[in-house]
Amino acid sequence: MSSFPRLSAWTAIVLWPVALPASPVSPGTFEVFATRHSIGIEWSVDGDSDHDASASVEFRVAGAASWSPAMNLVRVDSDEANALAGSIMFLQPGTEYEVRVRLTDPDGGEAERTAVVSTLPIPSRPQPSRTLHVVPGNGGGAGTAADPFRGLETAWAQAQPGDELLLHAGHYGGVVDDNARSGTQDRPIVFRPAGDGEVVFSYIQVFRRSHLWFEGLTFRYDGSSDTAFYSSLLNDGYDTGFQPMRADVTNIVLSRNRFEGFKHSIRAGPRTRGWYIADNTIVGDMRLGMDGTESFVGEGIELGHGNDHEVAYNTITRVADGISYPNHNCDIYGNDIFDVTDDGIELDHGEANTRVWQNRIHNAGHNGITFQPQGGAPWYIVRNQIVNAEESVFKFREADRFVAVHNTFVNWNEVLDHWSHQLLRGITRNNLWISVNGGPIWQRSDGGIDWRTDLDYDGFDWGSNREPFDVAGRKYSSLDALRTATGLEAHGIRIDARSCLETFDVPGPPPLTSVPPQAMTLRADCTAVDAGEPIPNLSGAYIGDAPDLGAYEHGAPVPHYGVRDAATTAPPAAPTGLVAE
Ligand SMILES: [Ca+2]
Ligand SMILES: [Ca+2]
Ligand SMILES: [Ca+2]
Ligand SMILES: [Ca+2]
Repeated sequence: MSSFPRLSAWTAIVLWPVALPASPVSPGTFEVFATRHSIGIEWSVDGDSDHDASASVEFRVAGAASWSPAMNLVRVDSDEANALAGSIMFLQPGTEYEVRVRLTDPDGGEAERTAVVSTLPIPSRPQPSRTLHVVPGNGGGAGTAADPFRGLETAWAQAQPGDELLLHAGHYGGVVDDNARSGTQDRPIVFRPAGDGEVVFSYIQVFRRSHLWFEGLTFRYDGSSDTAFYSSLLNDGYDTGFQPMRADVTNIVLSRNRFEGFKHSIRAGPRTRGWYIADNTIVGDMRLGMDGTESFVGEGIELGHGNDHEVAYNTITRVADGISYPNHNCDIYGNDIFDVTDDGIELDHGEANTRVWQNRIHNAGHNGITFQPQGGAPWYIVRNQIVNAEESVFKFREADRFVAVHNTFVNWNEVLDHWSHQLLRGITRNNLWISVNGGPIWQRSDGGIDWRTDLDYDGFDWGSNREPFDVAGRKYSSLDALRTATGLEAHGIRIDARSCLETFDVPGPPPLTSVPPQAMTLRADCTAVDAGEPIPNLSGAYIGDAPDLGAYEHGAPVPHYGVRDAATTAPPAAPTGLVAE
């Protein structure tokens, strides 16, 4: 007889790991936030320990007969929140919408919430109550055409809400808003050229005043300030998530300005809110190929953890980071970011419903989009074209849940290099992942699949690489091998980018090759056409049987990146051909 005691059936039952019943979901605070083109929903919950609660989303223009579906909210459970959260995108500005969200959990609990919410209008320059004329100088003048104010400080100190300051040609030096005035919500103070020649500033520093509209001005670095527009302080705390600005500066419009040679061109801060930064041209002081710590310093548009900002259709180059640090309820779209020495768009610490869509990022010296860390979830990364980031398309230092849909990711060698297991926390659909020179698609993966993992319907080109996929430290040689072992990408396909894309001009590796501007649209016979899964709202009105993979739908208009051609007085063009019905 064995000396080892045998487990009785009873003992086995006691020792066996028993799955606890999952707690039912219980609804908490329901909040809705709007920008001009998006509505963000954040619904906190208790319970649902197994994370299988879901929340469907429908929306319609207020009073419309029928509802349209949007993508379900995303289940989020982290230190930041236990919630379901998500966005409705591609909406019309200045429009009242109804939103209906239904929460349910197989383990019990259900709820419905509705909201009526208006998207913000695109800012339009109001009819001025007074027009004041300004020329360069140091005091005096009456603000008339015959006797203009001399110097912007002089004019600004006497301006009233609703005034338009017409700036005549010349150099105005550096201006600080110490003695300046604010506008009001409906009556901003407008600063724009009179039309008789270039209006040049060394810098304008806004620390105290709000409701201001700067349009058509040139900011040219001349050494008189070692900082830049919106910043007179040195950059201590840079990249540590802390910015020096301490004032509540709200509702600044920066439209069609030009910034040349600054280290930091446009800068907001943690207490700023509601800036509209559109159609600006930013050319910084960095050089393609710059490396080391030097390459990290210098921002095109530093939002500095401000809220409710919109950054659209700017052309940004020769800075370190193109756009940095949105905090909450910010939209970043239509921007053309190229030849930057650090990252294209740095979303670090961004909160739930941070949205980045329809941007083009070429030749980032380090990474395309950074997650270091996410400050909330989900983030939305939709229809961006990111090409030749020297390190990685995404920099995953600490990712949470995100939605990456309809992007074209192209890298010279490895496409995803930074801790690519964090991709497994996201939802990916309908993206193209392309290595130009036969590198791996995902590498450096040391974490595994969990309840958050949802990857499918993506297209890949890894050339002759033998180990294109790395999941949890295991390498896979093909999509078949990947899906057999992991279940991922059940509908993923392999493509050949050179025969599939109408334009695919990537002549060399980063950092010294500047990939020319282009839209990597699909040929009609490319297998990526109609190979996607329709994602309600995010896929938009696709052509053919299904949405295509990548940033462009074959046969649809190609979106515009960077500064738009429209005359300053023309109403802004619709941001996308994918306007929600
Ligand atoms: Ca559950
Ligand atoms: Ca930055
Ligand atoms: Ca950076
Ligand atoms: Ca299609």
